[in-house]
Amino acid sequence: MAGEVVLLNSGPSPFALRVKIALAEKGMKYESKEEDLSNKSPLLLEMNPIIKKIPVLIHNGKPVCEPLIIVQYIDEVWNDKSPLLPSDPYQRAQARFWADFVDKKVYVASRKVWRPKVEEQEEGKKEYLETLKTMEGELGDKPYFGGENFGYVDISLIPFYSWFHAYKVLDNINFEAECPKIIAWAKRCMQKQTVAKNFPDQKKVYEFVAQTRKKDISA
Ligand code: GS8
Repeated sequence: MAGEVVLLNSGPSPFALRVKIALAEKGMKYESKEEDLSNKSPLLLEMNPIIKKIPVLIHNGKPVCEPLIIVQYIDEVWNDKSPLLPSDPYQRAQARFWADFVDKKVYVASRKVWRPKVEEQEEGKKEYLETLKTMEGELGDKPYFGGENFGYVDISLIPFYSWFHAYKVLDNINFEAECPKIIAWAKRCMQKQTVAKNFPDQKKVYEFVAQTRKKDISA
């Protein structure tokens, strides 16, 4: 029984995108509820009272929070189709390490590019590209991070690709030249329906990034 599945989502959130892709990989239907993060709904505050962030997956009325934990939950509950994590314990541990690296290093550096404080702008760009190059080293010549099949680490990283266009235009970052293997991998991921159909429009992400920066400057 699939039960009722609701996703609390907001705009072009890379974290909510992870959950959307994971649900699509499992062929799950769900209801998506858009949150205004400047005016969080009573439902969000009830379902995620500790962290108060999206995404939240509500399965049969019960919340699961934190994007990577949600993706693991989805993989465990709907385990009859498209495994996202490897079955071997050592390989699972490796996949979790790299997804954690995406959160702790890639995302943290990308935030410095997204909402830069003047003094850390250049440093932020450098750091972001370094983290992507580290991911490139881990990818090596494999088609996906886990090998032949799209999986957990791909899901953790691919949402950040939706912001590359904005950073290219606004910050002159030449991702193609700096990390060609990541670009080739991202294009491979984009050939998958489960990824492409959930990807936000690059122009909308660009507008979102430009607007957030404007607000930060005037704040
Ligand atoms: C990731 C989610 C996140 O940052 C978590 O706690 O779930 N590790 C995190 N969500 C953002 C939107 S996506 O940029 C969010 O909900 N922000 C609201 C806020 O900070 O108040």
